[in-house]
Amino acid sequence: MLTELARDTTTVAVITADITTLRVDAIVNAANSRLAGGGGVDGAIHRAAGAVQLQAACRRIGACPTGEARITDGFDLPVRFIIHAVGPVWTGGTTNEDDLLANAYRASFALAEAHDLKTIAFPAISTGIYGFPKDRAATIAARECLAAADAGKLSRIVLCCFSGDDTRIYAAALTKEATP
Ligand code: AR6
Repeated sequence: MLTELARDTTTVAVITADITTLRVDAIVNAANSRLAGGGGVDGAIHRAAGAVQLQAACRRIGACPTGEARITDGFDLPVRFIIHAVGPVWTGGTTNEDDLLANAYRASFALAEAHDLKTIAFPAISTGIYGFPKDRAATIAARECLAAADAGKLSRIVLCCFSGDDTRIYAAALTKEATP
């Protein structure tokens, strides 16, 4: 099972870690569309970045529709930026959840490119509180990361899982999607 894959100029890696500890150009937050902070990885990122200053930055931005992303400073985190991506709530697969999740990844990559970033780390967007089936979310994440890797603008893309089980699921999806 692949936990690291080298495409031309870009590496895609699946790791187990607390995303707030990573030293990359940007970490992605699994945010809600009000950018209001919350539980899960969103809560961890707000706490580690400095909740007051990050909340103020999010309030200045306002809302972010599902499938889109917005960028703020990293504040107290060891990253330049936080990209707040809004994944869909899983409602059984009948409300375009697959495309909305793919769009959340694509929007994040578009912001990374616009800010000339080289390294980015994603959590397993939508698979916690939002209830997206993990295998299915991992396949979408792997596909979008491989597409971004092939675009060649980034040097390293990290899928940062919070448990060994999730890491195995995302690594299996990366292996499968990378196999011709
Ligand atoms: N580092 C990496 N991954 C983490 C961390 C961490 N520190 N903490 C949790 N995870 P979730 P969602 C994993 O629920 O499903 C919030 O309230 C977690 O184990 O954080 O997109 C927002 O405000 C899971 O695998 O995000 C929204 O309202 C993954 O991150 C809502 O939750 C995503 O789980 C978003 O729900």
